[in-house]
Amino acid sequence: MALQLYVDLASQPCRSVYIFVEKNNIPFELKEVRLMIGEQHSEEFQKVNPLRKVPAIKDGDFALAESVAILKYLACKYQTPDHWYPANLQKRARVDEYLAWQHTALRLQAGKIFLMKAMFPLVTGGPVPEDKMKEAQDELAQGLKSFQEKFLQDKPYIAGMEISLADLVAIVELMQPLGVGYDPLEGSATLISWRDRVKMAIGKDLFDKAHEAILNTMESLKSLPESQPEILAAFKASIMKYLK
Ligand SMILES: N[C@@H](CCC(=O)N[C@@H](CS)C(=O)NCC(=O)O)C(=O)O
Repeated sequence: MALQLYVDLASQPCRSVYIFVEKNNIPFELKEVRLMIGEQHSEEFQKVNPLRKVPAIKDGDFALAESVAILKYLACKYQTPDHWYPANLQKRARVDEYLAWQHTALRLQAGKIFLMKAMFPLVTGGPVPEDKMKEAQDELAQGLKSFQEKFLQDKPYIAGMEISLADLVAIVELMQPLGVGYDPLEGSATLISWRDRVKMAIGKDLFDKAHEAILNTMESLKSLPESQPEILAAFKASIMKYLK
């Protein structure tokens, strides 16, 4: 049985897994879990991931959650080209270092802007308070400064001369706010060049295909039904966390 990939491409960690399997020609069956209508809470999906989060995979009887764990599992199982997750201990540690850092840095910071811009008006009917938005943008700018100074430095890619899982995860994270009209890299020639380089290494067609859903976020939110009060309430709860 082919690898089963449980994803919603509007989700950043899902897109990194999706791009990785497509790019490496790993055969898979896509099982869509539509977050917008709460399919992560279905009984069927909870058997795959009791945490009720995407992405998740099933490889035969083996079920696995958490995008970083999935990416490393697939790189090792399918022996993808070494640059993705290098065998060299220190190069691998560089990739792991970024993958450990990003959860509480770029992912969180970029996700916060996305959620506020996309969801706040939807759940409250009003614009995001300016001070909260400014605070979120400053946090992301600080994260990007660390990203450039500590991780990317003056190398073409995070682990050196070639693309790795770290670049894949990072670029997908930084695409999230673009879906709501905010480009966090604006004004940074170095980071924009890095983004172009990573995009080329992935392949423009695959990159664009994976980001179609997110770049149409505002459009698809218009169809979020008011008749689904539980979903709206869940969104509201996640927004309110950021506004405290
Ligand atoms: N640390 C996890 C994060 C997974 C995650 O938060 N997924 C979100 C979508 S981006 C989700 O499934 N949310 C559904 C929910 O919270 O109900 C990973 O990297 O896979």
